[in-house]
Amino acid sequence: MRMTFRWYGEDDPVSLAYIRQIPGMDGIVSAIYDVPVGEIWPLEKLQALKRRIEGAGLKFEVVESVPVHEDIKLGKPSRERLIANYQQSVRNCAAAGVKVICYNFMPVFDWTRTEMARPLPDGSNTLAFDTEVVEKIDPGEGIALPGWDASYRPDELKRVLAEYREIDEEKLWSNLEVFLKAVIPVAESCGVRMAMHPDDPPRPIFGLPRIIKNRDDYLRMVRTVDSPANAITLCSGSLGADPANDVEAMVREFGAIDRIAFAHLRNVSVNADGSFYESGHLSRDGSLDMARLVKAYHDVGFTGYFRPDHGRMIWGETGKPGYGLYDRALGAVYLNGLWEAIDKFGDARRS
Ligand SMILES: [Mn+2]
Repeated sequence: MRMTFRWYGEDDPVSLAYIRQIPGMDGIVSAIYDVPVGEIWPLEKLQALKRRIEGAGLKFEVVESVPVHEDIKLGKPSRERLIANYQQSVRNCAAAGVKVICYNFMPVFDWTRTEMARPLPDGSNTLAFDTEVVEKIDPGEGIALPGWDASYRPDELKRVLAEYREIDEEKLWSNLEVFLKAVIPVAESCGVRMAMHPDDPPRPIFGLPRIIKNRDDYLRMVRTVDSPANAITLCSGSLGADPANDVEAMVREFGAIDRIAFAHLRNVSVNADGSFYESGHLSRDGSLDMARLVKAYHDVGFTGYFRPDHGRMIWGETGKPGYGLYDRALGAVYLNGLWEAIDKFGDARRS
């Protein structure tokens, strides 16, 4: 496994110099943040980012994310130009040495939480999602969720939500199919693996369809275009937010056919109604058995990229919720510890 860490560029309060000091840290996961969604990522910008990261002693081989324009998900006529742009962004990423591109196909809303700083009993705080709160929201009235105010003006949100009234799950699947059939061959030919991140949380919200929620969805996705470039970002915390998902079984199934290009490893504490909070990393802190997950990656011979996904805010740190330095660094060290122990002693049977 190759350990990576997400970095939001020069505006990120966490510096590359600090990330470099995390034991076992190998690479940076980043993106071009100042190009509008749908436009081509210029090669010069990617090369400058690569130089900056390599200058700090780290590698830049994973992008998260190249966003997919809503018109592609909606299947509008403009998708032709937008998909051609996406293909060129993939080529440019490849030319800059990128090996994996994480992306998602969630309509309108990327990851959704109802609280950005829920206090935990130990004095830390974390991201949380309350199902009851979300179910009470009428998106037609505007959505007042933390982290969302800046993304859409209320009238824009109304317009895009109205466009999605015509899009059910099958329509969204067919629009994904068009995207995959156009983009995967380009990625394959330039040596890049496209890695689909699951929907977060993995269920429809605000009446919008969601199609990458579980094992069956991923199986359908990988079968749509049979190529090693049509791969998965297996995010344990996102998939684990549905108690019905057996994340370990998914690691084993998709790892065995080498379709996991990127692993997000984090724990989550989930209730029966699908409410959850992002817990401390240890297995005993949340609903996922992290040791079993890492063992599954080890068993399938995973050699790809992984990162400690999110962390709580601890030790008084402030910054981008989920993306502080301290707790993510603890996550990285914990994962490295599990990996080393399994690597050395994993064959030993214990009852
Ligand atoms: Mn993730």
